[in-house]
Formats: sequence, structure tokens, C-alpha cells
Amino acid sequence: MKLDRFIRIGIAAVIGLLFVVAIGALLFITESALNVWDRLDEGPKVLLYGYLAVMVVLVVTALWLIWRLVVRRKIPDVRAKAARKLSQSDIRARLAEAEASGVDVGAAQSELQELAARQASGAIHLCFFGEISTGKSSLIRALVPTADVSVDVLGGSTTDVRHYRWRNDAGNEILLTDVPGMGGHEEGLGDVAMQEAQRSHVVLFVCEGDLTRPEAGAVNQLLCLGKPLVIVMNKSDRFGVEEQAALMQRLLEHLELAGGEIERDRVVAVTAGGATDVVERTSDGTESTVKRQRPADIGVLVVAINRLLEDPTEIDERRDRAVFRLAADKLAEAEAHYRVQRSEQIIRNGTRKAVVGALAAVSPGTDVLIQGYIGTAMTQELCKLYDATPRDLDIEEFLNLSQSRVGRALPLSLAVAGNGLKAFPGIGTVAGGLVHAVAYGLIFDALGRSLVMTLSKHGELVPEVAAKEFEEGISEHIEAGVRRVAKMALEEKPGGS
Ligand SMILES: Nc1nc2c(ncn2[C@@H]2O[C@H](COP(=O)(O)OP(=O)(O)OP(=O)(O)O)[C@@H](O)[C@H]2O)c(=O)[nH]1
Ligand SMILES: [Mg+2]
Repeated sequence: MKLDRFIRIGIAAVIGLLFVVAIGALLFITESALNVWDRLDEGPKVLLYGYLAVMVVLVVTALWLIWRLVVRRKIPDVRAKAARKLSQSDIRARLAEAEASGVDVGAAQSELQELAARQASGAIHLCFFGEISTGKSSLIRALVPTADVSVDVLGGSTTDVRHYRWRNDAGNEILLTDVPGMGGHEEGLGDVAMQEAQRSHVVLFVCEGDLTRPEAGAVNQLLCLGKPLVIVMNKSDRFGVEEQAALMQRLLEHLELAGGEIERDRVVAVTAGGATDVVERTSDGTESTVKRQRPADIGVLVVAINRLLEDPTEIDERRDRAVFRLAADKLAEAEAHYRVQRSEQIIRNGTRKAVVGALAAVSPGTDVLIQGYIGTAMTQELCKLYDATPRDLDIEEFLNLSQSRVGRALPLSLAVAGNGLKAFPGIGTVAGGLVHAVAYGLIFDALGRSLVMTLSKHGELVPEVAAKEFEEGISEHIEAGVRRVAKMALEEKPGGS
């Protein structure tokens, strides 16, 4: 208790002293400022303005320096950039840039080529999209009775993308696209269908009633891509009038919730037909089951299509934008692939240099391990690869923070390195230098891998976050990398393995 009181009195005394010092300093500064001001006021005006100008310059410089040192540079938001509308020139510029840095831009480029071919043909593409067995192919058959479309009770009957020529009353050249249904067993077909929907002008989203969760997700995705969309509730022959009206209302609500246009004809109920088993009684009294085609009722769908095609320029523009987004997505995928490969090279390079350096050193010190040239170069290269633009200070801070975490990991690294080397036959007694070299290499390898993880997750280098990632993943990375790094060290060891 006594001690507590004593401390409090001490703190109160320090506060009192601080106040006295602050008041003294304030008086002193005020007096000097007033003094200087009086003299300047009495002197020539040029001196006054010159003095003020110098003060302003000094303040601005100080603020700028503080901003550079303390305030983190704002990294452009990658998602916001991706969400904005892309133009033909944007995507072409990005393609050229990516190609120059070695990314395989083939898939993205072929999307643009396909778009150019479709633009030249002038045909309007309508894509029938939806879950398996909802009657997409049956609808196409109802519109184009001569089309050779496969229809089956078993879901997943359509396994590729096909286009069928159709002319509406206005004489538009139209291609009806049949795609595999969502939710089929064959992997990847869902993606094929979604990409084709992106390439089309209009999506006719075929369902059989209220939307399932995956269907609602797909509607959202398509609307986000700016696709003009009609929800086609097929197989309406299965519902009574009231039930059908309630389902239509639910579909309209879904559409409104997803931000779709809820004008007339955006939700239609149709019957594509499809085959049905009918029991027939012949004149001799025997019964047999025969397949009969149900009568189709798709008039409202045709009206909806015609209305959507009233402004072809608008749907052309929307289709183009969706394809640019598709090409951008494919480019992003290729870039991600390239980054994975290239980062692997950079890490291997850094690790190899660390191993070579450690092998060359007579007695490798543990003090400045990763803050040196190799660590800086590897960090810079990886940041550049991920379009992160850290300040030199950030890199330095990251390496300092990481270095401070190495001490604890070094014994583990040495133990793992020793064990790992034993797994290689015929290397005899493992020399201390070699074990050190592998241990150093493992730490570099772990540094590179954790940095790649942070960069791909956050898109920027935040020193504390990256160093934490390094610390948390180091033992796992060390265990995983030992074979690779030990092999590297044996290759680099004077005289080979
Ligand atoms: N009751 C009823 N059944 C229908 C209707 N339209 C299609 N069908 C049946 O639904 C089943 C599936 O039809 P498909 O046209 O093959 O469906 P799909 O959407 O193309 O299916 P996948 O290609 O597998 O994705 C078939 O058995 C059709 O006979 C309809 O209007 N009413
Ligand atoms: Mg089909």
C-alpha cells in the first residue's frame, strides 16, 4: 500500500514538473517568436516575406518527410480495379503487358478472337442455361423442330456446347445455344456452360419452379456480369393456375433481390413439351405404353425474346463487356499460374545463393542471415512479381522483424537439416558446414514461401503481417523443404554430392 502511494506521489511530481517545463518552453518560444516578429516588422518588407517563405518551405518539407516515413502508401484496391468496366483497349493493354512478362495469354486472347468472329457474323446468341434436366434442349427443339437436339429423362444428356439457327418474326439472325446443365456429374461442364453464357447476348435461365440455392447463385453471378436475363419456368404443365402464379411471384422476388430488371417478360412460364409415356389400349383389349410428345406452349418466351432484341446495339455492348470480363478472368488465371511458377524460381534462386554463401563462409554466423543482400533481393523480386510496391523501409522492416524470429527456429532448422542429409546415401559423415548451409537454405526457403502466401493473400507487403506469417509457418516450411534444399546443398558442395 505504502509503495503504491509512493509511486502515485512520484507520478504526480513528474506531471507537475512536466507542466512547469511546458509552460516555461511556451513562454520562451512565444517571447522569441514575438521578438523575431517585431524585428522583421521593423525591417524591410522583403526580409519579412522571405522569412515567411522559408518557414512555409520548411513546414511543407517536414510534413512531406513525415508522410513518407510514417504514412503507408495506399495500395490500389485490386478488387475495385477488377470491378470497374473494362474496355477493349484496357484488356488489350493488360494482355500485352502480361505477354511481355512471360504470361501465357493464349486463353484470354482466344476469347477476344471469338468475340471478333461473332461481331463480324452479326448473329445474336441466346444461351439456354440452367440446372440439368430442366428442359433446355427441349425448349430449343420446340423453337427449332428440325434441330437434332438430344433430350433425355436422365440429367446430363447435353455434354457439349451447340448452336442452332433460328429466325424470329423480325427476321433477326439468331443462334440458340444449348449448353450442359449445372450440377451434372461430369466435372468442369458447369464452367463450360457459364463461360458460354458469358459469351452470349441474352441468357434464358431455365428452371422448373422456385430457384434452388445454386440456381439463385448462378442468377446472381449472371446479373453481376450485366447479362440481360429472362427466367424461363419450364414444365408449367405440372402446376395449376394458382400454384403457377405463386411460383412466378417468387421468381420475380428472386430477380428483384438479385438486382435484375423486373420489367414485363423477365419471368415467363412455358411448357417445352418433352415426351411422356401414354398407356394405349388396342382394339383387341391389350395395353401398351407409347411415348407421346406433350404439346408445347412457348408463345410467351418468343414474345420475351423479341422484346429483348428490340435494341441490338445495347445488347451488343453488354455482351462485349461480359466477354472482356471473361478474357480478364482468364488472364488473371494465367497470371496466377505464372506467379506460382516464377515465385518458385525466385525462391529456389535465393535459397541456392544462401546455401552457396553459407558453404563458402568459414564459420557462418547466425546474426545477419536474411537482412543481407540475398534476402533483400528475393523480397524485392517477389514483391515485384505480385505487383506490390513496398517502400524500401517496409522491406527493411520486414527483414528485421523476420530476422528477429530466426533465432528460435535455427535449432530446429539445424536438426531437420542434419536428419535430412542422412537420408542421402553415400555422403559419409555429415560435416557441420554442410548442415549449416542446409539450415540456412531452409530458412530462406521458408521466408520466400511465407512471403508469397502473404502477397497472394493481401496483394501488398505489410511488414508485421508478413513477418508473423513467416514465424507461424516456419517449422512447417522447414520440414517440407528439407529434401529439396539438402539436394541443392549437395549439388553446390565443392566436389559435388
Ligand atoms: N412435364 C414436362 N417435362 C418436360 C418438359 N420439357 C422437358 N421435359 C422433360 O424433361 C426432361 C429433360 O429434358 P431435356 O430437354 O433433356 O433437359 P436439359 O435441360 O436439356 O437437360 P441436360 O441437357 O441434361 O442438362 C426430359 O425427360 C423431357 O421430356 C415440359 O415442358 N414438361
Ligand atoms: Mg440438354
